[in-house]
Amino acid sequence: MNLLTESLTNIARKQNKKFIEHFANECKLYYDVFPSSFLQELISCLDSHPWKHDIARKTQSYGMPLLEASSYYHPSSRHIPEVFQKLFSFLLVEGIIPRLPKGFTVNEYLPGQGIGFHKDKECLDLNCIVDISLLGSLFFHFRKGGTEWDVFLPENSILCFYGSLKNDWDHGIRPRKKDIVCGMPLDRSRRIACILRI
Ligand SMILES: O=C(O)CCC(=O)C(=O)O
Ligand SMILES: [Fe+2]
Repeated sequence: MNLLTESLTNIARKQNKKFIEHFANECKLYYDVFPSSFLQELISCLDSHPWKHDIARKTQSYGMPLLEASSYYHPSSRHIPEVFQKLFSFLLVEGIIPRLPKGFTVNEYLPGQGIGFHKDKECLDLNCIVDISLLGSLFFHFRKGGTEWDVFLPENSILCFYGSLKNDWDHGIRPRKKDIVCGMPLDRSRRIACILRI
């Protein structure tokens, strides 16, 4: 396999096959979801809004907080931009989400940045976490006890996880500058992910 000639989506399909089979009832992974013009529209919209810098990675959040007293979710704006309303309608029509989210958060990771292992505590009563990778490809990990699964999320993909994968497994992203994908080094680049909790 050659990372230069094989598409990251094909590589991800091979890399993630066992994970998807193992957690068939607790996750869904969609590849090559949006046309590139729409991805650019989404990213330009986010880059035209202010990013929060209070933690290592930059963040934005929109819409309603999940919990009014949430320490995690202070919306940058209560207003959800038009292009994201369009995104959610698309996800709804495609059957990727069952209902419109009330809000969402956005993470930006530069090479070398990640997020520690955690569970999204404020969403334990909610059905599903929807992780939309707009830009940048990297490994996302699930860990429980001594067991770990490494999922390769290429740009323009969506990982939905629910059930015990959401409630009992920790998830996180290692702060690396490159990942080894199918035995080959792949440099990280800027990643932007939108996280819906619904
Ligand atoms: O950025 C991601 O892909 C995941 C982020 C995450 O787990 C979170 O914000 O709770
Ligand atoms: Fe999370």
